[in-house]
Amino acid sequence: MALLKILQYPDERLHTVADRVSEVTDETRALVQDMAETMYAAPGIGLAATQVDVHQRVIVVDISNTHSQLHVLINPEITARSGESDCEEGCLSVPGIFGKVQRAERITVEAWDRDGRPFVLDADGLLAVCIQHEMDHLVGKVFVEYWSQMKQSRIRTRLKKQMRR
Ligand code: K1U
Ligand code: ZN
Repeated sequence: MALLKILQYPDERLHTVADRVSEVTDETRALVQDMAETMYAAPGIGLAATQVDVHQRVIVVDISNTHSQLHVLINPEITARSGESDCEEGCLSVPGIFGKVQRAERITVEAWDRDGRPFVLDADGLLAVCIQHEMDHLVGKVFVEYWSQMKQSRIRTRLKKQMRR
C-alpha cells in the first residue's frame, strides 16, 4: 500500500483522456487501494486515477466524515441526469482554489466494482457532484476549466508562485 503523488494543475498530464479498464486484476485492486489511501490522507472526498498519473477509468469517492462509505467506480458512465446544482468545489490538483460549477443535481451511473461486477448507483447532492467532478478528470477536464480564460490564467499564475515558495 502506498501514498501516491497527486499531479498539480497546470500539469499537462491532467489533460490525458483515460482508457477503459478491459479487465479488473489484482493490479487494478492495488491501484484502488492506493488511491483510497491517498484520498483519505490528502484529505479529500474523491480522487480520479488521472490525478495520480494512471490513465485508466477508475475513481474513488467517499463523502462520509468517517471514511466508511467508499465508492469504487471502474469504467463509470452516466446514464441519466436531472436537475441543476452549483455546489462549491475544490480539487486536490488545484490546492487553495474553490468555486462553483454547474452540474446535474441527480445522476444514475453504471460502473464496475473492485471485483469487476457491474452495478448501478443513483446519486444526488454532494455525492453526485463529486462523481461528476471525478469523471471530468477521466476525460482530461479540471473544474477550473469551466471558468473564463482570464480567471484560469490568474489561477495558473497564483499556483506557479505557490509552487516556487
Ligand atoms: O481532487 C479531487 O478531485 C477531489 C476533490 C473532490 C471534490 C470536492 C468538492 C466538490 C467536488 C469534488 C476534493 O476532495 S477537494 C477537498 C475537499 O473537498 C474536502 C477535504 C476534506 C474534507 C472535506 C472535503
Ligand atoms: Zn479534482
